[in-house]
Amino acid sequence: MNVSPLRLSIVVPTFNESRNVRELLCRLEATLGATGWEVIFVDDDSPDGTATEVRAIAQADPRVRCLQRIGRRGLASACIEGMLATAAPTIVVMDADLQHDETVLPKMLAEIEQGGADLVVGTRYAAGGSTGDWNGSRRAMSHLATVTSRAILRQPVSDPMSGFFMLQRKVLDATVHDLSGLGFKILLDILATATQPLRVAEVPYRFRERFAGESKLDELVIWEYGMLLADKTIGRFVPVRFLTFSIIGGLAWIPYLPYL
Ligand SMILES: Nc1nc2c(ncn2[C@@H]2O[C@H](COP(=O)(O)OP(=O)(O)O)[C@@H](O)[C@H]2O)c(=O)[nH]1
Ligand SMILES: [Mg+2]
Repeated sequence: MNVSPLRLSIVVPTFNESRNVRELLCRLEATLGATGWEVIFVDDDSPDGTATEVRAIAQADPRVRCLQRIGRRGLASACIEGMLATAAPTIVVMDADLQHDETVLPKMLAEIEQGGADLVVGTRYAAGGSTGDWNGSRRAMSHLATVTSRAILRQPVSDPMSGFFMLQRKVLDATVHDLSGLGFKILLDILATATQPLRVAEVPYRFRERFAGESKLDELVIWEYGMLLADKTIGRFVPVRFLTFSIIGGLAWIPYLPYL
């Protein structure tokens, strides 16, 4: 068989990223060359035709695949399903908008293949890393989330909220059945779910400006982050969805309290 063995699968969740897909692929090609990689775009039926764009490229390049989900939204679940769709021994999750620096991928891969790491975090918060040009409130929000997340982590990681991370497939296999799959923070979910200590390496990078399109980060992210924290703490005893229904149901009584 005259194909190079698959070493790395790049899982890219997308929602309205059609204008970033080609540029990302060019940059992956420039960085990874003949490494034996593939890329899986997991697209939630973007109205801008991201899936069509990916499939157009995939016809000429079998390393490119599209997993289109209909009637679904969710970054974490998209990443999980993308990771499950590959047989590669090593998987990296990265955004489509070029904010994650693809030039550190070989270094991340070396940490796993030569360094023996189970998981490598692309970090904005270690020496050499940076959040780039974030405004003050975005930076403060990210810091607050990083600090609170330590409550559910067994091991220190400088950037547990990173959306840019690489892992050995065995880490996925060991955690996937217990992942919450809620919200935006899939790395935090994996770190909080792992029952065995993981060998974690960190590779700093500078968070770049978005190439094209718009951020999907909105107020809902804070709510979803709270749900993930709840699931990873009290979720063992009470399902969070039940808890949410109970709280909302409880709040619905408030306007009637004066009449009781
Ligand atoms: N499949 C899928 N991808 C998403 C969803 N929300 C965001 N993304 C993708 O996740 C990545 C990060 O989202 P982005 O909006 O850039 O977040 P930000 O960098 O925090 O502003 C991008 O590639 C988005 O297209 C979603 O609901 N489903
Ligand atoms: Mg982004």
